[in-house]
Parts: sequence; C-alpha cells; structure tokens
Amino acid sequence: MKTSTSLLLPTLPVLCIAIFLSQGSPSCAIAADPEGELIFSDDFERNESQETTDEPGNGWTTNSQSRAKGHKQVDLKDGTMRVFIHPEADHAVVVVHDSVFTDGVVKLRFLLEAPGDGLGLDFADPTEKSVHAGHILAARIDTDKVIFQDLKTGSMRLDIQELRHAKKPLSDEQKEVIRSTQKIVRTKTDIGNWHDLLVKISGDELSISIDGKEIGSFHSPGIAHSAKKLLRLAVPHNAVVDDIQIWRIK
Ligand SMILES: [Ca+2]
Ligand SMILES: [Ca+2]
Repeated sequence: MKTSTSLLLPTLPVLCIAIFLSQGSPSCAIAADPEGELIFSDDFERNESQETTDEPGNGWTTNSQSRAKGHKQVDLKDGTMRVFIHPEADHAVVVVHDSVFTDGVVKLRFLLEAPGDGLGLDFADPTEKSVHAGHILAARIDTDKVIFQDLKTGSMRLDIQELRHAKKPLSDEQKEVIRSTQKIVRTKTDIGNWHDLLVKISGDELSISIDGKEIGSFHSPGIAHSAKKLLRLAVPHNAVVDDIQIWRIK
C-alpha cells in the first residue's frame, strides 16, 4: 500500500510510543526518514485470492514458477510477507519489485526464524550484459554476518560465472577480484525477533544499518552503476518481511 511521507511523518512519535508500550523496548521501529523521494512502500496488509500459489500483489513477482515448479513460496499472512523455500526448488526464492534509482535507500523490517536463515537485497539491471542475470550489488543479512557485495565488477562478471558454471578453476586475478569486491562483517542478528534494516547506496558506497546501528559501509566501483532497476529479495531458506520502503535519492 502506498504511504506518502507527509502522512507518515506526523505519526512517528505516536508509533514509537505505541511500540514502546506494546513491546517494553525503547527501540523505535522507524528511524529518521532518508532524504529523497519515496517511490514505493508496502505494509502487506492484504490477502491473496487463494492460498495455493504465489500472489503477493502490489507489483511483486516471484521465481516460484520457473525455479520451484510453481509451488507456493511466498505467503501474505498476518500483515507480513512470509518467504519460504519449497523442497523442490532448485534456486533461492527471489521476490522482485521495480526500484529504479542511481542512489537510494531501502528500509524494511525482517525476521529470521532459524540459524542459517538469511535475507539478501540484490539490486539488478537486467540490461547490463557484462554480468550474469543483471546482478549489480547485494546486501546480505545472515544470523552471524552481514555481507556487502559488488557483484558487477566481482563474482557475477561473465568470465567468472562461465568458469564457475563449468566447474573450472579461477585465475589468480579472478580470485583477487572476488576477494576485493566484497566485505564480510561478523555480527549476530538474533532469530525470532523483528529487526529494522536500512540499506543505502550512494555513489560507490553501500552502507547497512540494523536496528539503527551502522554495521559498516563498503566502497567498490560496481556499486556506482548508473541504474539499479530491480530489487530482488533473495531468500535461501526462510524469512519474513514487512514495512518495506524504497527511496530514490537520485
Ligand atoms: Ca496468505
Ligand atoms: Ca504489515
């Protein structure tokens, strides 16, 4: 559901107080609003017309038809979007929405339910032919680490992908490219609780904050790619998502 900034801002103090009272925690679910223009938001307060196949609505698409024989992997439930991999899937679950910007911010709330679960925010440009499947960059949240990835000049570069697909060894240059285009920060994200995630892309910098605390930032040339056109939520196992906002800075 679309939410305008002007409607959101005056309600913030009320929301924070309500969250404090209901959860006994002083954390406010919504941090300061990013600069820029709110281009998409979704609170998932709706239901499908049926419960047998993916039907997330509001412009979202999924890969369940192509990678999980059409089995349901995305469920609107209790005002959230639950993503869960089907045993017959041959790829992580991917839930996609337009997110056209050069610099921008994605905010959402997420919950992981078991050790090993994770949530990736992959930004893609399907027209970029120097990489596999348009992969440009990614922010990945696991229960024990956060990964910053420049996929465009890194692991999704076509020559690297072709060797990996053929299960052939990478050259020293290719190994160094993969090493230098990602950053891993060891940090615990506890399971069973909701967390606020903020991912910001500005020039060649990717920054990630969880629950208002900056986990880190990473500079790499592929991050500055001029057009991030799609946001792909990538879920290797299970994850629950709510209250997503996409902001365009430029
Ligand atoms: Ca449902
Ligand atoms: Ca909701």
